[in-house]
Amino acid sequence: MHRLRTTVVRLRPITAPQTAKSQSQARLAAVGGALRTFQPMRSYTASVSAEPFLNGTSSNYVEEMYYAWLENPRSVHKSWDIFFRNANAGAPPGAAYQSPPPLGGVALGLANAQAMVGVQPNVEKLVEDHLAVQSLVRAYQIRGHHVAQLDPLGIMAAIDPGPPPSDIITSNDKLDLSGYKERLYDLTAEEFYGLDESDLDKVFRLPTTTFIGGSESTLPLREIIQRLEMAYCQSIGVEFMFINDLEQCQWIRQKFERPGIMQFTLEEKRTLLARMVRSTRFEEFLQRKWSSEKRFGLEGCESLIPALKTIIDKSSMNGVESIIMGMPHRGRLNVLANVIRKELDQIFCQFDSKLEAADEGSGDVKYHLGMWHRRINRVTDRNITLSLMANPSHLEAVDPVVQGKTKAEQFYCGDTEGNRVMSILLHGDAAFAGQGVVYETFHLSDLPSYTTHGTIHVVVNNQIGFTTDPRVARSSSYPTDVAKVVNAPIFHVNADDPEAVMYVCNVAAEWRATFHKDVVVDLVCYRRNGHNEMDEPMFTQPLMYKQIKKQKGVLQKYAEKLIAEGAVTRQEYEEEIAKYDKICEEAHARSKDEKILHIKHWLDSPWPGFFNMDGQPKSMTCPSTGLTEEELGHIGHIASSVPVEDFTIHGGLSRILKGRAAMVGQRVCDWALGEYMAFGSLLKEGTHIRLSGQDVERGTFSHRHHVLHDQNVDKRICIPMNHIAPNQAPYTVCNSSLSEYGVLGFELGFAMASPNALVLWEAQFGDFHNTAQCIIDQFICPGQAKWVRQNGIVLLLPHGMEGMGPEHSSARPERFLQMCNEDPDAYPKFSAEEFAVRQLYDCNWIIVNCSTPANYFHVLRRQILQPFRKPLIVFTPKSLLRHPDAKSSFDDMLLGTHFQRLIPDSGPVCEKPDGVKRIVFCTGKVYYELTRERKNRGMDNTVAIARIEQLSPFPFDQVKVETDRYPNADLVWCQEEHKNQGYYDYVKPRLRTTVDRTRPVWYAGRGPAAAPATGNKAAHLVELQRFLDTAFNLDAFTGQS
Ligand SMILES: Cc1ncc(C[n+]2csc(CCOP(=O)(O)OP(=O)(O)O)c2C)c(N)n1
Ligand SMILES: [Mg+2]
Repeated sequence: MHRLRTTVVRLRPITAPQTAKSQSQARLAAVGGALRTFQPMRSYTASVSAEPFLNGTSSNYVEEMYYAWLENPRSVHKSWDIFFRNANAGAPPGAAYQSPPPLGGVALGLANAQAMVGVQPNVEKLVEDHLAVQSLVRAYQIRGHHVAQLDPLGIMAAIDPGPPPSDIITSNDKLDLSGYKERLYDLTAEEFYGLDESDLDKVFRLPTTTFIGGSESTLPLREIIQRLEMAYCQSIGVEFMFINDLEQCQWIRQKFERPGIMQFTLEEKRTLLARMVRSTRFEEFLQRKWSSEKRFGLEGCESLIPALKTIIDKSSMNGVESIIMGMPHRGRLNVLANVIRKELDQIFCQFDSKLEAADEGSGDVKYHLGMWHRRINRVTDRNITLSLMANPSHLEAVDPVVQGKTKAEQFYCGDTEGNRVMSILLHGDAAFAGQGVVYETFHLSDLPSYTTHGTIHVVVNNQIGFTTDPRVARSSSYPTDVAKVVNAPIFHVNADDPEAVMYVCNVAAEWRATFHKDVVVDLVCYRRNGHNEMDEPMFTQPLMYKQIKKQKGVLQKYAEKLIAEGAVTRQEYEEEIAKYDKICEEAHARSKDEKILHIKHWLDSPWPGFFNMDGQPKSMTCPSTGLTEEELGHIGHIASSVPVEDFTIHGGLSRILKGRAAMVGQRVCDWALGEYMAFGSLLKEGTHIRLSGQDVERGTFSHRHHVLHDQNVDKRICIPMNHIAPNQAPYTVCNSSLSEYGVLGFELGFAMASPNALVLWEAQFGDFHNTAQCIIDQFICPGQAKWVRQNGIVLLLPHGMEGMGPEHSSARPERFLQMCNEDPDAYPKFSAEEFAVRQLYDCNWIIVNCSTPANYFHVLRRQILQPFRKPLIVFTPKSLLRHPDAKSSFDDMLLGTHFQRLIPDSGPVCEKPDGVKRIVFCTGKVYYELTRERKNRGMDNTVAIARIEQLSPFPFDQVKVETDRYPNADLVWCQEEHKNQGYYDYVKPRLRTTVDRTRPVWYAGRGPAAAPATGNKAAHLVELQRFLDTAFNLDAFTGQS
């Protein structure tokens, strides 16, 4: 209560009387005592609509005129003199103004008007009253929602408005203003805009910023108040006046203010009732059959179902063909049944825990599964595809994923304005206010490469989160305030008024179709049961639940209303109920025949044509990922040139491009060029590529330069990658908002839509992925196991200890490795030919740390050329981007070449392997430090160095070749990361398994630590030297066991 009361006081009218008082008092003091007949009042602004020339922009000028006239009537033009004198004399609205005299003559009007001069002056009252009415209208528009009857329970737990704002009269019987003010606020007449009872029957001209008049331009004050109340203080509370676009504000005013707008045909009412029947009886059916099962029922917000259906109908009418939805637990089964129209028997099967799953993977609980369904929309008779995305428990995490998938579908069907594909996001009140990813998702909504051209958000605002009251769950008045950051209008609506719900949903859909911007529908409702059906809510919300127990169900209330109106008969209503109950019973009977559960039937993103009829890969081989010499040369040429005319690039960039051209001439690639070769070739082969993340266009380390900027023309850019070949696929490279959670979620969603695109998200530095951990832990790592859905997203995570401090160093490989589903203690039983591909097929994700540009090139191409999709995590280099040795010859990228899971030592050790005393296994950049050190120590014959490029799945077979090759060597794992981090804990048991535990595995690397890296450069170098010493000291492990 307290919070809103203070809000109200704070918001108390920028009322004319108050502002005017202070301003004009100051002014009056200046002009002295010549003004005895005038009250201190900015009277000129009172009647903007009455005097059309008194609009906002002219008011300052008029103000000056007015004060000048007050001081000396002759100091202003005659016409102003007449105007002020007429107004002063009580001329009605519009009559005070007379045109200025034409040049060279005296206007007739002027002469007539002059006749009025001399009447008893009371202009200040008139103008003040008009100003008051205008302020009143505005107050309802701004704050009417605080007074609206939004809470079905009438206890306003969620809205907590305190007493009504002082500047709004809340109902007809309160029109006794003096009593009203006395009771509530002790306001003086001036504080209530100077209006009192005697003004109620006066007629006022309406400002142009309201539509309450319909075809009338003037109305009595009593009627104005009644109409404002009808528009803003019934079951709908509209929050929109913060929107900084006049056209949009006017559009909304029209939608809610026009008299008679909330009228529905008989057919609409009956459809609404039928939808309410389905929604209500579905939950009742589940409750009857499985009373002790968690289902997170919708009771208390049954109107969600007609709400969604209204949005879908209206959007279908507007041409939308595909809707992608994301939603939390509450009412999800109901949405699946009654919105998506999943077969009821399939839903009911999910309650049978004894049914065996037919698919691989661990599956998920029923209220997390997704769905995809194409059907005819009965209202529009048009095809519509509805998909509900599978999601984890983590509330709101699915939001950006839905957006990414929506964007992808729009992209693939060329829907550049979101006319055919759209998204709907559902939220709980507590989660919507509490989860930061909601904000991150809103901030994607208007960015060119991320917009989905408007999302309709629906909040199931049951005024509680589990056991927590709103007053301790958020600091904002409403759970929806976050939407204001993107100027999305917010329609609060009492969910116990289904017609009002239907109305706002129609407006929301129209808003999206008109402005292509986000909009929020806040369904203010209650939760009839506990958080789930097993929970006791009276422990924590006793009073609320006492009220809820008394609360009549919304279906019953609405049915009674329609029966009373004669829109349906009781018999028809009962028949409708019986009909739906029968449908449920029959489906339940059918569900008992089901013997097996198919998670596949709950797929939200089918990939038609990608798998064979059994849902398996079409082959189990991967072709060579190499290219022809010409292709390499051609792409290299594009990478080192500016393929458009008259385009001035930066001098530094010219040098970079020249350097690239020189490399192409020498048939070598650095990291950036290797990436170019992979992207360019895939684009040429028809694969869309999308690279997104913070500063990816240039590349954080200024190595990529995929977008060239004309140095002379603002915003003129060139993306050479889009000039590879005439029929190539488009390349999207986009700097993102500074978000990881939101943007990674978005790209994951984008990658879900099609297997035929390479979608990459690059972290600025690898460690920043931890703010997107939920997307990694809940979607990327276990997605296939939970939801039988593959995903080929690529994460590029810059990683490496380079003395840059605790952050910016480690992409935390240990975390990714720890989450691999591979058994470290079992050597895989695959044939030699299939070993690599079978391992890949079984893994939950692929983790690589490439040491050469060629290998990076191959792994990117393999991601598309392999016959299935797995997420790919790439630890990418920083200093290696420019390391003179970290280059690859074209020879390593030609046709017939492929990704090397392990790069064996090809140096002198190969000649006499028996003489090799140690084999050091490593991954990534440390290889270059090891080879330098080995050379310095003259140990090229005694120590072999093997690079494990693919960490997961672990290349057991190739590691075995190496351990067998050097039978007399001890085995060392060397890493630059700390011992409790990096790869050691992952690699050691696998190396042991490879050698059948016959040989020990020693460690050379940094000791255990809490922070990923030291902040001191000198300490960094000391540590480096120390572990290199260990790696090459052949006695380092002597005597240890
Ligand atoms: C990120 C996250 N934190 C905590 C939870 C545990 N949890 C599940 S439902 C819930 C309450 C959600 O309240 P609200 O968003 O209002 O939805 P309601 O259940 O009221 O429909 C909580 C805290 C969760 N699922 N996700
Ligand atoms: Mg809630």
